[in-house]
Amino acid sequence: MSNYKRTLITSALPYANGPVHIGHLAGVYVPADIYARYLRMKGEEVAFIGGSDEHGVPITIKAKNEGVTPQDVVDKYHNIIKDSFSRFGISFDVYSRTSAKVHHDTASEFFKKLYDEGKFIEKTSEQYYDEEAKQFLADRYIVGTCPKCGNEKAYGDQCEACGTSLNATDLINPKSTLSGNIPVMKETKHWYLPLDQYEPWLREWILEGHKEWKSNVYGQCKSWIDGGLNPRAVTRDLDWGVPVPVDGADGKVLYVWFDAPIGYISATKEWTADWTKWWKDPETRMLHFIGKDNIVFHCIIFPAMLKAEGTYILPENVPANEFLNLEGDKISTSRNWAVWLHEYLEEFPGKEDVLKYVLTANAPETKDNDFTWKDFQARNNNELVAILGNFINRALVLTQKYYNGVVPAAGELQDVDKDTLAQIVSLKADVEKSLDTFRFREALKIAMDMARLGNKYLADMEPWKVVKTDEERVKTIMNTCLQIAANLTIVFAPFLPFTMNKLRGFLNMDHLEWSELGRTDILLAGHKVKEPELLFEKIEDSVIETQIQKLQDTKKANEMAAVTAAPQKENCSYDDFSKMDIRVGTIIEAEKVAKTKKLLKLKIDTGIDQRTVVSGIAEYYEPEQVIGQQVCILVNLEPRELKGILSQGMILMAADADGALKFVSPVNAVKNGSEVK
Ligand code: B3M
Ligand code: ZN
Repeated sequence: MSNYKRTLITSALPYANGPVHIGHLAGVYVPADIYARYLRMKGEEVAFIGGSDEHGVPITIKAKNEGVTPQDVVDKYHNIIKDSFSRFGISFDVYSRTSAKVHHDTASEFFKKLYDEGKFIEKTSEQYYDEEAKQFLADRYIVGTCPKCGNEKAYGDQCEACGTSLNATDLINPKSTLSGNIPVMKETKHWYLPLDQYEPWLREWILEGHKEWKSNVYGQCKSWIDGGLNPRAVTRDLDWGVPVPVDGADGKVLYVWFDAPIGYISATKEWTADWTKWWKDPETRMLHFIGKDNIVFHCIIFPAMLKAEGTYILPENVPANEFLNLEGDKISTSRNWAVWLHEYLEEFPGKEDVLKYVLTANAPETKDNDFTWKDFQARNNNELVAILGNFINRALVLTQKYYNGVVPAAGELQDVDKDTLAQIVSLKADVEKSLDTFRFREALKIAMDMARLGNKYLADMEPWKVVKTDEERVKTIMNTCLQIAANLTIVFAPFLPFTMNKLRGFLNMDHLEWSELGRTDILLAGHKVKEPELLFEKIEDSVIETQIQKLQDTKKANEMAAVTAAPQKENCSYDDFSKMDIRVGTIIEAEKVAKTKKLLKLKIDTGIDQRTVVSGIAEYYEPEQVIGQQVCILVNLEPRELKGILSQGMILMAADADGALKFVSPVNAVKNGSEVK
């Protein structure tokens, strides 16, 4: 569609069960924000919609684990997310949330209309039910043994040990996580959207009508459609969400993926009373910015819902991104493998645009990409500081020096000036083409090429030399530089909004319209510019090392946590246990056993006697360290000879995950000879 009046930009609603990280930013919010700012600068009518997705099972589980209500969980994270987006400068027109009343009402009415018009099918099926907790169990509430790998803690939807996706009924020995009981099968009724009926239409609308969609998006849609679409349940047995608004649906809510996209509509309603023009006027162009895991919901299911409802427009494009990895590993909330936005904002104050720049320069637009701290540093130091910042600074400092900050009038242009200015015009055309097709990475590179052009022009023209011989010529050179600087504030404004705001201040420019880009008379002769400050500062190695260390600590902590305990041994009788005579004793002498690495010869006061024990702890303790240490010792173990020394008993040690040994000893000192039982 080339003729449209306004653009509705939606960005995926992040789940309010954790803060947002760089993966979310790179995939969704940074590109959506760039595009919204670009359109606004062009004077177009834009609505940029965001909000928190506050329903779904993971939120109820988190609440349960933390002993709080789901509302507490979403309140906490909604506020963190909203606040960090705003500090980061994501320019939402509205940032709403799905626990809001307007959303419950909107989602409820939407469902009711489809229900009344017979657009759903009703089906009864058997699902796991916890008789003690008196509720049906979402897949995540069931654990059992994975039929593939034997992991005993597999969830009803997935085994995290081997990655297999499962149905709850696949699990061996299923247990409810609510009560620990074995769940029973019980009948339950749900409503389904018969996606199969929409298949011919979807095929036509997407596969024929939207061949221009990004190949990753088009490809996923094609494989879903070709694979055959089935009816999808749009309700769940759960007590957190939008209640199903029909009789006999107690204890049921709308499925989170049914209500969440309706959240875009509710947010628009919260923002403006005139919301229908955004959602029901065919001259509105709707775009969904999302990550690749959300493609099916935005390209197939939500459009089918809108089509079924009948009065809404459909998305014109869905520029979904692939994933961003972090230092070579998949970003993971549960493993804390992420750079969290709220932490970045604390640790790098004033550097919001640096992160935006790096995430855009590295955006996972066509394939998964990697964020590394070294690359972050290099792009800051070698591009933002060395190219853009350097050019602006030199141009403005020289203007102060030669002309007291007053823009000089250009004289007659030489070919080199004309060429340079002509290149600005052609870069404008290129950058627009990239922005219009959602290729933000490429667009940013072109913007940076404009700064490179300025840098090169300045270096080649050497005004600091010419000034000694030809004052008129220097005026032309400096005028050209200032026009380039003014163009840079425009072309970079969608990408680096805080910095360009600052630069506009230095240039004393009060207007900022995209249409001025490419003009070579933005700053008129006689206009006064201000003293510049540095736009960017170098990031030192130590700062980057701190961040890398932080990630390494996370990795270590994860490795420790991942080592699972050894399986339990076979039962033994109480009699067997009581045969063991374990006492508390104190080590009174210790020495290395010659020609061994592992053994210490200890003399232990057991309260019964003083005896010799040979113990394999020499790799973990020096002899002088252990003297005076209280230990538990099995005193009636049959004596045995080790390296020619008779060892009378064995001291008890705890073996760490990595095999390191630690003493087992009473927390408070007790008398030697005390029994351990
Ligand atoms: N909350 C999933 C996600 O954050 C989901 C998006 C909803 S968009 C309507 O990936
Ligand atoms: Zn498994």
